[in-house]
Amino acid sequence: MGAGVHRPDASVLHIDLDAFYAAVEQRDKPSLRGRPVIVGGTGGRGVVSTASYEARVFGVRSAMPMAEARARCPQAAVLAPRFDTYRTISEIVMEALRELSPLVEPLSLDEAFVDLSAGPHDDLSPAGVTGLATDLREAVRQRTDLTASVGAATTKTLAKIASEKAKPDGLLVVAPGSELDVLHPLPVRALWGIGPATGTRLRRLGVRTVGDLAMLPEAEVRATLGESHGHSLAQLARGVDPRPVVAERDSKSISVEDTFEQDIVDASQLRALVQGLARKVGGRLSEAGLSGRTITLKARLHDFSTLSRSATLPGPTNNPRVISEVAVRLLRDIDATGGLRLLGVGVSGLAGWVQDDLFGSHELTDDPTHNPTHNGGESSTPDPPEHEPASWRPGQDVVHDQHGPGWVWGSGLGRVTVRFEHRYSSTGPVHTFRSDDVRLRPGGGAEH
Ligand code: TTP
Ligand code: MG
Repeated sequence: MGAGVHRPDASVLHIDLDAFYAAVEQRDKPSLRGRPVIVGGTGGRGVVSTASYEARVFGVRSAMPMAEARARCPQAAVLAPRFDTYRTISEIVMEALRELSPLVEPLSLDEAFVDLSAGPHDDLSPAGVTGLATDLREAVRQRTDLTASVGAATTKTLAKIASEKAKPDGLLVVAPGSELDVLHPLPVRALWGIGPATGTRLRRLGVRTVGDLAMLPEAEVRATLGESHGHSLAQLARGVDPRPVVAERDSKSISVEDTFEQDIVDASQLRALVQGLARKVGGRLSEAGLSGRTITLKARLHDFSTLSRSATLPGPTNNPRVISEVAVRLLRDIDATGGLRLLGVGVSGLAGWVQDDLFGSHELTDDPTHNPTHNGGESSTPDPPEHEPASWRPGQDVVHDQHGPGWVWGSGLGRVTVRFEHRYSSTGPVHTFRSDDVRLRPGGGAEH
């Protein structure tokens, strides 16, 4: 697509799974189907990742403190996320999208754009697109047992807005020519790039809807919001969004490195360098509107061998302080006694949204080089001991020698309670064990 040219067809498709993490938990835990489920940091200062629609009725929302969510919906099941399972499902969904078109732009685990005009499709009329999108939703349902909402339009902005309007489990194709009918009644914050601050400034100008914004002369919008931001928002409000769908952004990570003239041995100097690099990476992420979960420290030793160490946070961040803390911790794993000639800090696993400090502490997870340090009741464990005793997190998959596969329902006081059920079973029974029971092991998980 040439920039600035309105494509003729509603061939930009946006897909977003419904209540993703919570829907996966309900799928894999039959006793939770139809019930309020909250997924997120279960510790004292944890934050909600998402909630099932049954919990949203009580006002539970993403990014809300978990304590508030529990107060609003005390009957909800509160579970820690199972990122491996979510990632596996995400790959299945992205694969289904690639069968539709080679031009797929993932935005997060459960969300992507697809440019249908790059695929082998003759009929991109609204009816044709409706057929493709209906088949896609059906493929996702069959392969994952999850529901997805899909929007399609002539631009990215409209396609995303359409899938949001279609939620849950719906489809909305915005026919070419009817874009402004959909766009103009929406509140301005529906547009990308309108956060609370911009929203407040626009309200002072009497702008509430996208239509109000479209009526303002562009010069006035620029004067209020700055040249480039003002320009792009004025354009978006008029339905103009020339951004193309781009396959897998080539920068799936953002990193900064520094080579030194002389090898550096001094530990405090190395630490300060790492902190400086972390600040730069955080700044670049913020500028790009990105955040990431995996933080990598790269080091080149005096003998030119290059090492890297990485750690994965429970949720994405762009906070320089968090990046710096983790990178400094990773530095301790590197033997710098012979001196270092290069250091780098990178963040990968990029997502379009930020959730700082999901667990109310900077716990690390899922990293083979580190022991998982989730711990239900803990809140601040920046420096986990080398070998922690096994701790059971609510929602975690387990296998028991006699009872088979199940999930941790709760734990504490040396006990762990497990519900023995799984994706393909009916609701199963609950049994309680000593938390060090050797018959009980972590297991199951990703797509049985
Ligand atoms: P979303 O697609 O924004 O939310 P959702 O899929 O839970 O619900 P819906 O799309 O139906 O409104 O995000 C996808 C997943 O990303 C979500 O299930 C959990 C995670 N997430 C967070 O961890 N923190 C957040 O603040 C948000 C918004 C999402
Ligand atoms: Mg979603």
